[in-house]
Amino acid sequence: MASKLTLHWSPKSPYVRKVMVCAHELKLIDRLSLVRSVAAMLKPNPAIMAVNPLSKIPTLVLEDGSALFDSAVICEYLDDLAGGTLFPRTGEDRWQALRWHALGDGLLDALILWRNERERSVPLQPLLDAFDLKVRAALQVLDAEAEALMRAPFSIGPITVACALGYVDYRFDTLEWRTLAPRLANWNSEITKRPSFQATAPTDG
Ligand SMILES: N[C@@H](CCC(=O)N[C@@H](CS)C(=O)NCC(=O)O)C(=O)O
Repeated sequence: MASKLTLHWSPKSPYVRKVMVCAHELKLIDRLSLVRSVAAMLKPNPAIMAVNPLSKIPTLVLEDGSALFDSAVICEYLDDLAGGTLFPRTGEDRWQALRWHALGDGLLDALILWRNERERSVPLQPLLDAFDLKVRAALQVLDAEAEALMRAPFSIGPITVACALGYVDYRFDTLEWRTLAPRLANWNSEITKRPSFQATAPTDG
């Protein structure tokens, strides 16, 4: 029997969701042993830090006790393990996938910092304004690329963009992003019909 891989996991984390979507798509989900782990910026978690000094999730512990992070590395590891095609190897498809991967991750980074700032007792308004501007700009760029997303091979790029949009729905519903990016919304409603997305929608559980 193939060895288990231990994933420091939370149903709320969009970066963890990327890993889970990849694991479902690559038929590796049964190899993962999920450990519910709380990773909060203001409260480093010793159990995660034992294997990842950055105290972040996702963190994947391999059979030999070594750990892989962050989500980009874990997703590529799983793809390699399964001999998958989620990371196109060459040409235009590769660079487009990696660019969307970076844009989706960058959008998530901005959203998470924005949420942290808005929850402070006295948020810094210029910082809130800057996040608002960048997030809307990223959504507009992706909306203009919706047709290219529709045509592109299924890969880590579209996966990450859809996980970022799922996080907007989860934490920023007041943004009403579908009005701002209607073509992206159409694309998103198609890609999220996949069982891998249906099985990993964010929850507070
Ligand atoms: N670049 C990292 C980001 C991971 C990340 O920031 N995860 C959040 C949870 S959604 C976290 O662990 N935060 C705790 C912290 O920043 O201390 C990745 O792609 O895995």
